[in-house]
Amino acid sequence: MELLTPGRTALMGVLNTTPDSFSDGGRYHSLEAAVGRAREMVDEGADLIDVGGESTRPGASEVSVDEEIRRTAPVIERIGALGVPVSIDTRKATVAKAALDAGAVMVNDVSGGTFDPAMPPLAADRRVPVVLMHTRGTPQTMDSLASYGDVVAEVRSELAERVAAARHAGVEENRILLDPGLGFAKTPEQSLELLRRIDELHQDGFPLVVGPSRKRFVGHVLGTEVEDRLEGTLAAVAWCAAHGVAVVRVHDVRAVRRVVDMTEAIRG
Ligand code: HH2
Repeated sequence: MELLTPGRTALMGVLNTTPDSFSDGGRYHSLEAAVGRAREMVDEGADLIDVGGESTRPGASEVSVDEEIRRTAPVIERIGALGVPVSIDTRKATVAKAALDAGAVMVNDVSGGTFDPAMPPLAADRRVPVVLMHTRGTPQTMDSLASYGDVVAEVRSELAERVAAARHAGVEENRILLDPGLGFAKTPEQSLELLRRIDELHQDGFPLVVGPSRKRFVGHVLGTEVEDRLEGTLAAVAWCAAHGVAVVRVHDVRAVRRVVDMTEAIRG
């Protein structure tokens, strides 16, 4: 996949153009603020920018397609000039299509293609890489669906179903990335276990994306609120980089860049 360098961890900077995301909601809601933050993240060392217009935190309510496009497409069009690859973080094919038309080159679907059946055929048709993330239910129901026998085995087999559906829709195998979905239908302990056993998720050969940034499992371990989870996020990032994760999705790009570069220098 051209977006990735084998053996290196790419840094995906989060750009939420939402009023209500769990850690940065409202900060980049205006076009100018969003473009400014994208520029800043590129200067800080982001390899990719992930633009999202709908919060998927537990309990978040759904945004209309028109509103999600209004929040994302103009930003993507403007940040095209920065020369950094952009992904669209959406569960909806119509939103993804508008984003791809505006210049995005990758789709990041937190529903793994289950929310909108038109998503896998769109990714196939446009021949773009697609992140299939593991979750269960919707942001409204996912917290109640976090019951597993062996969380790693079940996430693996449910992701294998997502891969089969995407392949069936025509998505080429080398355009698929997988994400265990930390915090999505996972308790903090389950998110920690997925990280601890991340090597087992590599066995299927797909590049892994992991999004630990400022999440609840960090607060659970350190007893800190969302604005005070930087160090915990960095520890998770170092772990991911040391274990061959292909992409980390993060808010704090400057600090994460240094941690990834240092971890890779040690790893050699
Ligand atoms: N996490 C969030 C959103 N999108 N995409 C992938 N691939 N992996 C993740 O772990 C992931 C994701 C949630 O974080 P954030 O965007 O900061 O919050 P919100 O959903 O409230 O906008």
